[in-house]
Amino acid sequence: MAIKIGLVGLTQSGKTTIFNALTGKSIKTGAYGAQSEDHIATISVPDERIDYLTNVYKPKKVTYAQVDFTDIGGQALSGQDRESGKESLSLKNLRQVDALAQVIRLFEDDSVLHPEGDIDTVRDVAKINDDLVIADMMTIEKRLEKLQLNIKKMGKAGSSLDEKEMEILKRLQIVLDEGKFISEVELNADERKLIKGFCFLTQKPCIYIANIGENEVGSAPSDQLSKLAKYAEDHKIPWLAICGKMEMEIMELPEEERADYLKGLGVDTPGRVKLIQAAYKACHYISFLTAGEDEVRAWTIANGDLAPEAAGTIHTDFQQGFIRAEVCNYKDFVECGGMAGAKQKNRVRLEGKEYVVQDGDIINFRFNV
Ligand SMILES: Nc1nc2c(ncn2[C@@H]2O[C@H](COP(=O)(O)OP(=O)(O)OP(=O)(O)O)[C@@H](O)[C@H]2O)c(=O)[nH]1
Ligand SMILES: [Mg+2]
Repeated sequence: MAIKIGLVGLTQSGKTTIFNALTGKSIKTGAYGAQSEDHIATISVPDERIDYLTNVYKPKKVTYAQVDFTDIGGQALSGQDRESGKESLSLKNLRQVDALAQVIRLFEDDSVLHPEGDIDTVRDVAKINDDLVIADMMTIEKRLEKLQLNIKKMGKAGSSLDEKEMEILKRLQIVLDEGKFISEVELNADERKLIKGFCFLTQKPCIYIANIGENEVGSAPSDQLSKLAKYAEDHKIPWLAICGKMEMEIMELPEEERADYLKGLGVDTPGRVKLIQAAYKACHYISFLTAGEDEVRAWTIANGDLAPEAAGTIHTDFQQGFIRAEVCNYKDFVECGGMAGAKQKNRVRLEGKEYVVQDGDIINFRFNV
């Protein structure tokens, strides 16, 4: 399972620049509001635990966790096609992502037009939030029209499921009308299931990416950045600051030079690593690892998943025939100098069906087919 992250933001906020910085692509940037196609690319999640295990096992194959990034044009969300009522391909792509990363412009550059005229981070977040709300409202309106027709057609025998759905959608509509997000509505498991297929944008976890100027890298946060940080913290939204343009240029350097270059600028963690960490946090995902001479690999699962569910991400047979999980956390593995040492020190545990998998667990599943 690859985590999918969608970049959203006002036009010219630097989404495509950041997309390039994240994926190493060199897609053209800067054509004001003219981006008509979406960009989607998958990258391997840098993971030092995988590097370490690769060194130990010298496996035939190494597989990092995968992240998918989607970059749509700023105009696609602010919706010229709201009138037509037809959902654009960009919105459809955006509905498929697990988390939305909002790119907020902080860099000052007179040659790059700001659609709102000046830098104002919290205003820009509010604008994007409104657009997300409107996109979901349109989905609901369309669906309600259809449901009403259905129920009318079927008369008294109208399906109770349709009525149930209508009742939920109306509740959500009221919330959206107040400018609030669907994620703020408390829903039970049945209700969640009923609305899952709509992939509402305002139900997805958010991350803020402050796109700061080159001159702000390594210096104290500007007033606008502090304002955004406070807003994010008040709303419990993970945020990070990166300079998209600089990180895009660094991605153009040979890989072995990048880390030194960043260090020279006072940046210890590249933006893509920070973003991926924030996305795992926002989506409540963790990774567990498998390691052997054939393959060293990272797997993404939901925080709270039990051992059989984790096994199921490898193969359904592993889940169905699950017997036990042999677990050694990565930290113990390193501390004991490897699996043999960990076994000696009793740091390898046999866990059953109820075990909640932890981030960094190295697991060997035992199963019956
Ligand atoms: N100085 C500076 N310029 C930047 C930075 N990030 C982006 N830009 C510039 O801003 C302009 C717009 O960048 P894009 O990445 O195309 O913006 P976008 O959000 O994808 O725009 P749309 O696709 O039209 O919505 C380009 O000229 C970039 O070079 C930055 O961190 N610093
Ligand atoms: Mg773009």
